[in-house]
Amino acid sequence: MSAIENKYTLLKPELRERIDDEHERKRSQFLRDYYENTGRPWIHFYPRDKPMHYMYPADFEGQTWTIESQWNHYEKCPADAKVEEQPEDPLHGFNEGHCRVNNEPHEFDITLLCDSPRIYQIFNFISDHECEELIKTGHKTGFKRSTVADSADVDPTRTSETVWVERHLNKAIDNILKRVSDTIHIDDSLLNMSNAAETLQLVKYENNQYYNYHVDYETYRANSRYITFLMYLNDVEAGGQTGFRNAHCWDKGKHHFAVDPIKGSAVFFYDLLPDGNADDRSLHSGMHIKKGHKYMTNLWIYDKCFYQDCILHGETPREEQSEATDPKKRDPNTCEAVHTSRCDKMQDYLQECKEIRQAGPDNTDYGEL
Ligand SMILES: O=C(O)CCC(=O)C(=O)O
Repeated sequence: MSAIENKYTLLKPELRERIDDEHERKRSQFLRDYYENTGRPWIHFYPRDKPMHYMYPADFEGQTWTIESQWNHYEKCPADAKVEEQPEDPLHGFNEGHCRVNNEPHEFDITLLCDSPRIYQIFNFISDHECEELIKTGHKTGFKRSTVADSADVDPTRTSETVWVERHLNKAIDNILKRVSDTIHIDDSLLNMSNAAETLQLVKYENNQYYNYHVDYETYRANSRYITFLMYLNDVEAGGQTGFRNAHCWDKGKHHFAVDPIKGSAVFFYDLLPDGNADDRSLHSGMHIKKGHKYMTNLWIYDKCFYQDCILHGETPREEQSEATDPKKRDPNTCEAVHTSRCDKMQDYLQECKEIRQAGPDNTDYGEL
């Protein structure tokens, strides 16, 4: 048991009760005020701050932003170029068979598709070669039947196959994540496991496969997924859209909104609202593949940081789970140790984020820490 837990249990019962009552009183008051002021129920954990990371505004239909990223597209190096003749990648060192298209930054538009939930789309975000490299790395690492959330069990609500791919396995993947960082204005160092992001997840759907409606945020603690960043790696012959059945885009009432999985495109949406509440309209699904197959990736970024509550769930962190999917075989001691070190890291992380936030662009609307 940790020192903090020890201290808590040693509190006199009446004092502990008073603290709990006071917390409950504040929480109830907050829930009432929130509903009165916004017309929405507060569904997230209480208390929780506004997201500390950048969030794009959602002012009008079709609103666009142009981004320039120095992490431009990788293409396959020309077949006739000997490795030693291939230009060294000025950004990444030795190119490993990936050649940059040119030395210009990659310019692309982000377009707002819906304001509730906030959904944004980017065409030509990744090159054909990068799509192929992702798929190739996924197969090399090994797809397995998908599981849901932190559970290690297969679930009929998700029939696809998935694999976690570490960004350092392939420079093309690392290059893509750096581009993602430029896109969503989150420092690249945070897009690593144990900082703000989970490892990139690749998903493969065959004909008739799907992922039923679900949300990506968690409300049992303040720390939560805040953005879901999807990239589509092939064109699907029919079906396979990402569906949002609770969307209310521009107050047009509730309707089903669906985004086509277009090869090379990216779609991202916020799981949280700018005030820190969870956005229940972000409910989404990977719709049935009616013809063909679909490869895509998920990148989930947390506010404020990513760590798993091993103690709460009695589970081992995901990177250590591969050989120990049976909950009985998991070692809670390893888990607690890793969990604690992640919590320690969180302090540094928060300091780092604060510095990034202070150095951010002047017109950036960051939430309060
Ligand atoms: O396949 C899709 O389009 C959505 C995937 C998804 O929702 C997920 O993996 O969380």
